[in-house]
Amino acid sequence: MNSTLSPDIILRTDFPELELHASGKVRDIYSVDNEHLLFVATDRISAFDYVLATGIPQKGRVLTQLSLFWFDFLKDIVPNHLATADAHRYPPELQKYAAQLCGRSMLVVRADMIAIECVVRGYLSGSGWKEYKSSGVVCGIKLPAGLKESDKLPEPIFTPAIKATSGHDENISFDHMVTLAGRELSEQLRDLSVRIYQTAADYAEKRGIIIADTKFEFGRTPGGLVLADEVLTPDSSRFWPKDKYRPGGQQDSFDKQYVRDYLEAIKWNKQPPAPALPPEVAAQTSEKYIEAYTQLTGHPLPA
Ligand code: Q0Z
Repeated sequence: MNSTLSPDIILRTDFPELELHASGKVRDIYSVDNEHLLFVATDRISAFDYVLATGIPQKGRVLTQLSLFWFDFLKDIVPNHLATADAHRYPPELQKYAAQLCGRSMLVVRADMIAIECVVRGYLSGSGWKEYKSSGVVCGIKLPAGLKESDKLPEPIFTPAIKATSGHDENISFDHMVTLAGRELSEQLRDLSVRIYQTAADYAEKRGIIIADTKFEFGRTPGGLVLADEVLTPDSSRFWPKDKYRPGGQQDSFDKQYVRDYLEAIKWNKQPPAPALPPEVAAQTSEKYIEAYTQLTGHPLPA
């Protein structure tokens, strides 16, 4: 191995004259023109709510390529915001950044985003499990008694959420969504979200990955309603390795388990600043992201 040739890990992109449109823990969106945005997945990783000091090699490429796979897989069910992910077809003013952008970015159509997170859960985990444990209800949906943590639900449920001022998402009932977005749109988003989840989760399960739950974001464009943001990645979903699935407790994360185990082992107090990861933990985690891509798509990550 040539250790002087370390992979390019991009934590922060550098596009001096582009205006930042929105910035998340691990992704950044830039303004391109009146119709388009540039969606960039960095190699940043978050755990226990904080972005760590260390990037994960290839993570931005894997998440971008996985979203592209799903956009194509789902194209007969739902239109999406992708304009092109071929950096050579980006507008001329972006060409000088091709090296930073290749493989980890998408030119997307500017949409009027619908400010509701469309979450679908096929399994009982996270905030869904917490709500169920204390009330038997998740986002206003009464579930059967006696379910265990991580159990498969009788059928997938739509559990919308809104961004709270805390930065955390707040689960809301479908009725509350109707007061915010109207009945027709709410029913359309609910039915579409469940169909998308069902289609993707059925496929993933045959390939050995349980998609326990996932979050979609939709927007309105001149061409109609589109699926936006990233889709069905390990950052927007819970991926569980099917061969290790044991309901009755928390499941190992497909991608972040080495990171969580390390952070627990060093007894980080989960307050900033978030620590760095040892190179071997970052490398093992990188391999898990690549494995998720390969296992789901059936082919290696494009070079
Ligand atoms: C998505 C978000 C992220 C921070 C804005 N096609 C679109 N048109 C207009 N706006 C958006 C999109 Cl995808 C849009 N977000 C969520 C994504 C970083 C926030 F990468 N914000």
